[in-house]
Amino acid sequence: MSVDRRLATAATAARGLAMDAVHACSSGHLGLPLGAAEIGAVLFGGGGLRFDPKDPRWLNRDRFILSAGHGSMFLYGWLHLAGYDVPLEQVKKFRALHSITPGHPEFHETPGVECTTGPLGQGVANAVGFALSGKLAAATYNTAEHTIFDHHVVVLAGDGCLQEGVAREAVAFAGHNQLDNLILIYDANNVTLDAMAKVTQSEDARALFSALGWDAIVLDGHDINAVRTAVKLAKRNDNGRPTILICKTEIGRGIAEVAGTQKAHGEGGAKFIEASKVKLGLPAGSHFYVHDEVRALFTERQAAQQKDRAAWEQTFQAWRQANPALAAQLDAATKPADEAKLLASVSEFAPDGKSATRNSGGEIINTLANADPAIVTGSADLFGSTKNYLKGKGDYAPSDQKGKNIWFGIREHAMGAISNGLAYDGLWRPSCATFLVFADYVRPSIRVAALSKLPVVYVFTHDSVGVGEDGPTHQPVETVSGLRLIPNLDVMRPADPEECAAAFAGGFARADGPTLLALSRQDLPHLTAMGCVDGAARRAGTLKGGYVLKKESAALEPSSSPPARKCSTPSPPLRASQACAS
Ligand SMILES: Cc1ncc(C[n+]2csc(CCOP(=O)(O)OP(=O)(O)O)c2C)c(N)n1
Repeated sequence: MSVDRRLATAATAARGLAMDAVHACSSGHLGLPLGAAEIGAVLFGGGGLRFDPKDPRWLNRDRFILSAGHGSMFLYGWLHLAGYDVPLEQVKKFRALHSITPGHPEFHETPGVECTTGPLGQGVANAVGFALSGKLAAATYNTAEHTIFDHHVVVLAGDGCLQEGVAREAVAFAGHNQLDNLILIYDANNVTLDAMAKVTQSEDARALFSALGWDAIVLDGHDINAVRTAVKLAKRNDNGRPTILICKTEIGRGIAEVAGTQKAHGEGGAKFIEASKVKLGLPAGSHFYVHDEVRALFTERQAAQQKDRAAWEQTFQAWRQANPALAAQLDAATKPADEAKLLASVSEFAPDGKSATRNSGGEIINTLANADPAIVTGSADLFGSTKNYLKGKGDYAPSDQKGKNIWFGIREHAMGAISNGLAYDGLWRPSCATFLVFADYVRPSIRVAALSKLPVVYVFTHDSVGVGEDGPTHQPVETVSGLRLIPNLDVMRPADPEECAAAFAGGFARADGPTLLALSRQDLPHLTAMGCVDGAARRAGTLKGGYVLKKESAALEPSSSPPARKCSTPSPPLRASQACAS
């Protein structure tokens, strides 16, 4: 049997798994797993992607991101067939509580799932972050003798993802920064959820992406040979242009009654699946059926993958031996940072005087970045104000792919999602910056970072109405309170440089979630000289999240319950213990 015939049989198996899984739980999206089955066959069964299913975090694997997270059965079906630890039992529990096959892909839950997707567009921007991470890693770690990073990032996205602003910002960034290790497979099926896509879009994707600095190829997404050839071509591309493969597909292919329409999305097609499976060539009455031939194909693939992996491992070991310092740097980068060591690298600040925490923050992040080469940072065109620029560490650009300052442009939402991509990849400790008031422009990505336990540090300055003359559009009022509501986001608002040092070190050392630093534009008094506990105690207290800044100096009077406050009368002076509890 020809390779293409075998891949077509694998596509049929994947379609069958998706139909049965969606039918079994009476929910979920069928359209994408059916419409993109040939694309999945090429990527997972035809060598389109390089990966080792037995080691899903292999450093030099191709990263695959399903940005259209609603089509999660696409991913689970192919991960199962490809030999990841996603057993059929789990596929049968699609969307069930505590299964490893949740409704939308979730990072940490399923081997082979690179990131949490579901909010459309995020995955595209995450993929741009992965691509940036790959470029930085190749420039930092590869040597003339040894190439240890030369992987690609492949993202599958539909009309919905590409309509989202976050993706638009990110693809412009990718084109500008010449991330030619990035391949976007556009499942161009002309359908969204409510209607045909023409109701909401009319742009020429090829012209649009070409104008943004991408190579764009239009092809039939059901033609296995065409998809394979296009992926190969895109992978060979080192011309500085990322590639979009605009794959014309039919949503829901395999269920004739709904294919090509928005009815293919969900349960609509479920009542036709038994007859449809038989038409596709699956045995009548079978469920979750995978033909032996398909199993054999993936057994062969795994053997080839093991060979690839072993060859890389040899190079990797030779590289380690030849470059012990670089190897130690990579080992350290892929583990959580040592908080105490990071903090110790920041000398004590003057006990008196005053400074804005954005300024001390700028000094601190520079010191930390000298101590830890995994730290990278960026700003949405506000380095001059946010002060997080890393001096002497270069600006990331096609001509300096080691540069650790990322110029995101005025693209806050993508800045958040690209930083998430860097954090998912696990090779860097990303941070990014803007004015605190614009946290609302980053918030959807912050929420996903918190949910996915991603260590990202947000350096958000101009933290109060103290911004002054810029007026109410620039004055955060409810912003910090709103951010504190996001579960698993640590929000730190240091009061002076010692607290600032601990907040930064704690943020960069945190392994299980993001940290937001709200920093002042205006000067604040250094607290050590103000009768408060010393700097070391304040650093330690900040890392705990709260501490006694200054002990009361007199015994508490027994009858000292404070008088009830009335808004119309001035507040009584605060007692020392009330004023200084932080
Ligand atoms: C930010 C966001 N808005 C809305 C949704 C709800 N939603 C899920 S799928 C979908 C339509 C997606 O259309 P498309 O990307 O073309 O996918 P396809 O129809 O090809 O499956 C929508 C609106 C979402 N998941 N995320």
